[in-house]
Amino acid sequence: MPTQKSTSTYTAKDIQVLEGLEPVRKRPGMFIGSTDARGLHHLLTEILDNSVDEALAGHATEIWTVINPDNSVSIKDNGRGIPVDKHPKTGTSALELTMTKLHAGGKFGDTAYKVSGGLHGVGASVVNALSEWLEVEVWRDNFAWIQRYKKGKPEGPVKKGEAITGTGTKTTFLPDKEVFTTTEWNLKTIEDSIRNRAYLIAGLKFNLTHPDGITKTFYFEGGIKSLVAHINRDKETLNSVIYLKKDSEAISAEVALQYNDGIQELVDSFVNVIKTPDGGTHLTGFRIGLTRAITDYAKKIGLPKEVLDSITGEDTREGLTAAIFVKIPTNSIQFESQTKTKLNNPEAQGFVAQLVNQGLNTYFEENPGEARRVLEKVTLATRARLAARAAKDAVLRKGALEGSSLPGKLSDCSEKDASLSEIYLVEGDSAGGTAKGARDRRYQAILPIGGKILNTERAHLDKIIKFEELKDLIIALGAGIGDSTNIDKLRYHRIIIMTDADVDGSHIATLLITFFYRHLPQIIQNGYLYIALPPLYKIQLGKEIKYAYNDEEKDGILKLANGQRAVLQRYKGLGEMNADQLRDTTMDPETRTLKQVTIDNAEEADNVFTTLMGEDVPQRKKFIQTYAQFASLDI
Ligand code: 0RA
Repeated sequence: MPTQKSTSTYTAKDIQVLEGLEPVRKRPGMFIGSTDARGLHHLLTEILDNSVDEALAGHATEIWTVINPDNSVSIKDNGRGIPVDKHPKTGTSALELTMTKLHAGGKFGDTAYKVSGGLHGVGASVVNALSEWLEVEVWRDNFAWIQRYKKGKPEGPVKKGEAITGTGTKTTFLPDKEVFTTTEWNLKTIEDSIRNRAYLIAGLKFNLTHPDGITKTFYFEGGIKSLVAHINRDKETLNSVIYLKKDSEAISAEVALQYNDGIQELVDSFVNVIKTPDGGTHLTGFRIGLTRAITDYAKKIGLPKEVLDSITGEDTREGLTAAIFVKIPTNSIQFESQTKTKLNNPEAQGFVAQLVNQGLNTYFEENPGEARRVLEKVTLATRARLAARAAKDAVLRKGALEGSSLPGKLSDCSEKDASLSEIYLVEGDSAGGTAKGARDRRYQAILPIGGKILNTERAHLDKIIKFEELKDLIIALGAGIGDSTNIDKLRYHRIIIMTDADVDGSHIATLLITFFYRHLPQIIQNGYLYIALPPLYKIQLGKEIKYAYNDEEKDGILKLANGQRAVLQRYKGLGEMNADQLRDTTMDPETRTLKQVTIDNAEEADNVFTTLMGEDVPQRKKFIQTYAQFASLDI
């Protein structure tokens, strides 16, 4: 129940509790960040997290989310139900206060770890204010109770419904089209938010029903342990998932970790169910604890001195998949910046470091076989790093990687401003020649790429810079590689992969994207990587030539032919086009189609690459055939 002062002196705090919703309608961005798709989806997670809090408090076990065909969303839980009794002084029900007053919700929470109070904790009333209509149903005290609102204003008092058994809360709302620039729900975004929460709160069951009536269930008994196992699901692993947990009055921490035979580090961190993409003190603590436990064990089993002397934190994290989840009472959470993506609570660092250090010491003692495999991997990482440095130093001494002598195969452009320059990475020398004839040499450079390039999915740097084709590419780009990457020195801000539209072509494109993703990720993060989409068909209608980039377009053009004689040619590769055609269809900025390579979700991309580039060849073949045109690949 709301805490209510028995005297009649109101403090500023009490007044704030009773503030209405006008400010929310006036300046929605102040409350939900933005009024675009992101802000829209905050409405849903806000209501969802109120139910998650009820589960965290130990009172709800299941949450149902339904995207209704009329675009409204219903979220229901089997918790205690929002209190409906009347406030003794104002005569307003607690439910109505929650739904119509700013911050009223926080007043009667009794959980220490509230999700909803965390990052965007604005309360259900904000959602109400920004909804065309909203309806709450509460099952409590043996009755159903219901209240409806329009743009945050009650249509009437809370109505008592029929007698029932059981308890819970269901909120249904329709976002206001006048407020949001879009009111279209993104099912994938919603599914991701729900899956994330399901992984973090072991044993809480989520159901999501799509507008077509199909329901998916998300339930993970193992919490973050299941999350780590899921990320590594298609990989060779070195140990079983290690799970560590510790609670104190002020903080609770859980860590799950497992090594795979790759070289990528994938560590997710969370505070009160909110992802912290920029890490912070909990992540730092994790790294400190891990490095300490591994170097201690390395000493104990007597690794060679040259390894012991040079193990770095980074070496201990090659091929590591981990999740760190800390819970801190809402009122003491500190974030480093306004965007709240980096945890700043100093106590989290030592707490997690100690948990990981002690926990791993014990684990290694009890599981010497797994410990040996992990230590072998770390040793390999250390040695490879030393070898890569030696190899790179040798090449650097010759000045090669710095671009002082550009590769002979590169046809450079004359423009020196990187932001105006493009480089086409073209499959094969013959298409490279055509591209040279088709380009605008002022700002378009051409680098032919041989048919076979190294699969860099699991290659260390020392191997990569010995591979001629990739060395040429690194030199042409000018930004270096590995820990000496300097993205400011990149010579082109558009790097365009141009391959044949067939399975071989997409394999080469995939190898190149893998190389960038694993070894020059800044290029993808900055949005510099593109795929050129050459046409699939040339259609000659009388004197006119048209190009089609997919079957649908081809059919459309043929339909419009109106009895004219149409000559259809299917392009099997870039080589079948002459320079003019290649320019018109694929290289002229006025008429070409480029697809930008972006990576929204590192885990998902990681899995795509594992599938594409891993050792499971039949699986890879199937995948490449399915996604040959990158059509629905999330990259
Ligand atoms: C405060 C007190 C009580 C329940 C809730 C909040 C509550 C809020 C929400 C929001 C969504 N689902 C919810 N379920 C419960 C109950 C206090 C009591 O019964 O003693």
